[in-house]
Amino acid sequence: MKETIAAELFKAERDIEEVDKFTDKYPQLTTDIAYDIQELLVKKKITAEKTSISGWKLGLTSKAKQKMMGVHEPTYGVLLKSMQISEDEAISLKPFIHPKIEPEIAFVFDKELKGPVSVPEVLAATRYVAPALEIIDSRYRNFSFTLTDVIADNSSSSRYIIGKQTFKPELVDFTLMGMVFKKNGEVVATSTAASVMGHPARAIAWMVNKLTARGQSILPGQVVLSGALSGAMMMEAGDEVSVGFDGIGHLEVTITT
Ligand code: OOG
Ligand code: MG
Repeated sequence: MKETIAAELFKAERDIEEVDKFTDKYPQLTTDIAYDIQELLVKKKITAEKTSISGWKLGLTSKAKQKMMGVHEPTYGVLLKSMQISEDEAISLKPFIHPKIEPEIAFVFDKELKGPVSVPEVLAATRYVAPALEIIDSRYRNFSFTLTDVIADNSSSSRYIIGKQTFKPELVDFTLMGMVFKKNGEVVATSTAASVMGHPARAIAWMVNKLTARGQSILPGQVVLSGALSGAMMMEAGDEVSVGFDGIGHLEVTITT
């Protein structure tokens, strides 16, 4: 069953076609089984795209995202090198099913992190932070899923963009850091870093504990997106999307056909 679900999710992304969520057919899916499926799916993508793991992403770490998706627990997923887009490249909508874009903070690590870890330990292991944008694209029909479905689908991971300017974490006040998310110059959402479980490093500490339970860890050089600070937004060709943060600058991308 795990292999079948992983294969269907892999095919859905490759063929740009939605599938029905699997809990309709397999209501007994647990989060542990869902993370096993996620691992199988990521292995398939690594082989097909001749790529490797670049890091991790958290999902559903803010109330705004939990409300939007009707899922009230955080999740994590794997980021691959093939998912990274440079800030200077226009982003084509062609490879996606029903993409959305959301504001994120990227953490890049210097040291391995294994659980249990505290917020100060996460920050001490961080080489730098930078503004980021994530493109999520659920493989499920109408972007509709339960917790276990979304975990199996690698937490809707699709692409990510990280700002070139980087910042030492000790120079940043995450508890008061404001965020402004804009489309074509208009503000679509405002938030603060504290919307992510009180502190984005707390979300990362949560994930490290989960990873450790599965025999995994954050490795030196890996990137982590700590989870969207506001709801995600649909895009159209021609849109300019930007995110700005207090203290760590801003990042802007252009969407194209
Ligand atoms: C799940 C992924 C959520 C975030 O930052 O909250 C996520 C989804 O909403 O499709 O990446
Ligand atoms: Mg996200």
